[in-house]
Amino acid sequence: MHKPPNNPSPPTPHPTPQPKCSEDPGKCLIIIPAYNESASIAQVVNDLRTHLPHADILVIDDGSTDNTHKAVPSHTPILRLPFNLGIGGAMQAGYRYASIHNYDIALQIDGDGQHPADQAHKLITKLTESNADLIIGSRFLPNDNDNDPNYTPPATRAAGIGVIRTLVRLLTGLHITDCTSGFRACNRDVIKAFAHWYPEDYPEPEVILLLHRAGFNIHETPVTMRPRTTGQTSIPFLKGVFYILKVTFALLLDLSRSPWPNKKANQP
Ligand SMILES: Nc1nc2c(ncn2[C@@H]2O[C@H](COP(=O)(O)OP(=O)(O)O)[C@@H](O)[C@H]2O)c(=O)[nH]1
Ligand SMILES: [Mg+2]
Repeated sequence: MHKPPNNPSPPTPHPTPQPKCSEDPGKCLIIIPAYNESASIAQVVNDLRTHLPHADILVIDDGSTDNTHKAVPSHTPILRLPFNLGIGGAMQAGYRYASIHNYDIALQIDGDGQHPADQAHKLITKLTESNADLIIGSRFLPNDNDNDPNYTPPATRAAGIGVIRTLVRLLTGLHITDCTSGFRACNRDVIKAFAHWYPEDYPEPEVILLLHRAGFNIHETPVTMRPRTTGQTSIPFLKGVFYILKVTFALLLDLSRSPWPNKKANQP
């Protein structure tokens, strides 16, 4: 754990102003995975401090080679992984931190600036006001406000997302519109599950299937997203074809795997 001097551990909530989301959402940790995001990470952290001042922030620097950690604003805890673990390992590290420090809610948001901080409260509000264990921010659901600009992925990427959406629907019966969205919020039970085990490579679609099979409730809420303006996506075109094949195979294998105890088994 790299910490700037004078940094308290675990992170303490920022005092004011009050959150924009529902009254007392509980202790909330924002986990930001960042791999070579030196150009965007400062803005992401600062925006989150403005829009979710009650939440704690943890940046997972996933073995970046561009000094991402130096661009993180001061007094922000950073977990600097010794080498690049990939998004799955980076996220599991964040969820372990959340579990150890007893957070009620974890919010996952990209470090590349694609997920606007002013949308984050929607996920937390939906989580606290519904019976969902995991809320996914969807760029494909109609917005509450039609004037909100939304992000339309390039055609090839949209096609890939469509294939995965169909597959998830066939395997779970769930109509999740944005299975690859990494803009998510979850409760304490899911934090515990993710701290124990988390898929490695392209985890977002697998998590939906596995949580559903373990009896957890998954909902979506509409959010706006931006195109990436700095750094590089982990899924360029050719890798995208491989991604779909790999996710398909992983989802089929997941039908025979139960990494987490059924949710009902934990309930009195
Ligand atoms: N490319 C990449 N991103 C990682 C890795 N570990 C963590 N991340 C972060 O995970 C988030 C999602 O990755 P991204 O490439 O933006 O995925 P995309 O939005 O689906 O194109 C970003 O904040 C990355 O910085 C990794 O090993 N590779
Ligand atoms: Mg991204």
